[in-house]
Amino acid sequence: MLPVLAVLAAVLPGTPALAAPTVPTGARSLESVNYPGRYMRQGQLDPVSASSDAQTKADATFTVVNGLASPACYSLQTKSGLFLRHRDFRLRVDANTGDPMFRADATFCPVDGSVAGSVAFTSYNYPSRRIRHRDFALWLDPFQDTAAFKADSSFRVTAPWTPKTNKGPVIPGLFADPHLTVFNGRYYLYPTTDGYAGWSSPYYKAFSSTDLVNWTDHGVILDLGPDVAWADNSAWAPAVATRNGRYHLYFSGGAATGAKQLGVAVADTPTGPFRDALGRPLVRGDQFSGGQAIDPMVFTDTDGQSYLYWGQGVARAVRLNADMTSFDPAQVRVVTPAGYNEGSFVFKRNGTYYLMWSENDTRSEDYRVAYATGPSPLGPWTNRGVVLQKRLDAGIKGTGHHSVVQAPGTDTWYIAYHRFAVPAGNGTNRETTIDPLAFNADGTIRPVVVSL
Ligand code: FUB
Repeated sequence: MLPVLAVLAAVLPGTPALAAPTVPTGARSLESVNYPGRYMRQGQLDPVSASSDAQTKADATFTVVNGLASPACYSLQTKSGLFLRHRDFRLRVDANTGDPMFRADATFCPVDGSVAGSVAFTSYNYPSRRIRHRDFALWLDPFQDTAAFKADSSFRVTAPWTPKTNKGPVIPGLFADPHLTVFNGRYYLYPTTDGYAGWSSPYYKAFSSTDLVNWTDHGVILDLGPDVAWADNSAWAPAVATRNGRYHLYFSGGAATGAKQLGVAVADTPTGPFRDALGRPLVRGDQFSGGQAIDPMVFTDTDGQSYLYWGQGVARAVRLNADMTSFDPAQVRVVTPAGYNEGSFVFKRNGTYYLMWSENDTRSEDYRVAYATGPSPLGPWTNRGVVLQKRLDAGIKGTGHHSVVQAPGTDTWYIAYHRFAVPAGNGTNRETTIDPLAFNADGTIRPVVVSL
């Protein structure tokens, strides 16, 4: 049994004593408090025991993930990649369409359950209703202030009947475009929040880890609507770089009209809170002809000079000024390699610079990563081909928009990237995973061994 309230008070430090309870994300099962031995099983409350068959156990296992409609709440994803949602006030499981109604129907907000250590789930879009069992089916019923209702709507969050066996996704739920980096010896992961039709998510979260396996969720670090005057959607593909003890979050933002634009926000810690540094875009959507102003990335060379790279369709690069929030527009170079679509990433190893990028469309199972090498952060670049691509025998598709990190003090390297969520994902339902990145003796990159 997991102590629901206590566990995540530690994960989300500073949670006030009377705040809504938090639920540990990851693989879990949910047991009725008044019918012990019965668990949420898709849209039912069914008996599950050690002697149940594997399918029953799998059906009674959910991954608790970031709420599809709000990071303050949760969604429950089945082993088959579907989400628990209400429709006609019955609970059932369906594939995420990414539209606002589905995401709201599939988001539930925790409140204290009827007994210590239990939790009840209110509906995100019908907050006066809670998930409860009735005739051993799960319903979304209006709250009643009775002992019977409270018991019928309370669940203990237990260890999962079917434990997670895959390494990935490294953070539960739908996150894409991961920027994996190291600050002060700790790994930080900054992804796009996924699961939204049209990639319209408005906010960024940050995660951190010491071992690339166990991750702390630091919550929302920038929410475009309230935090950025010129953008309120399409919080895509962030990148974070540090200089002089400050942290700079480079981000994409969209508004109701106009092209996507790039911004930069600043904070005193890697996990924010970040505030818009300029109050206007760093790169306007109409500033340069050709391509979209998305997918920013910053590389800082060993001499301390930082470079900004960005672009979909056209890859651009420029030296950043020492303030990290400005550059000379006249110095912007087009560095588009053959095959380039988006997601530039630059790093340096043994004096060689590596420019990497994603090819094809992120909605294609053939989304993949290629690279070039060069003698400087601005090239010239020699194309070296594809190093990361789908692995259909394992059901892995759409592998791309990556980042590369060096384990501190070693020559061990990792590549973080997204793929269609396994199973049942697609180009707007993507998940983040990490694999080793290895080099040949001549410095070329070995094809990434893509693993589940
Ligand atoms: O996540 C939204 C967009 O999809 C990114 O900006 C692209 O790189 C692609 O991954």
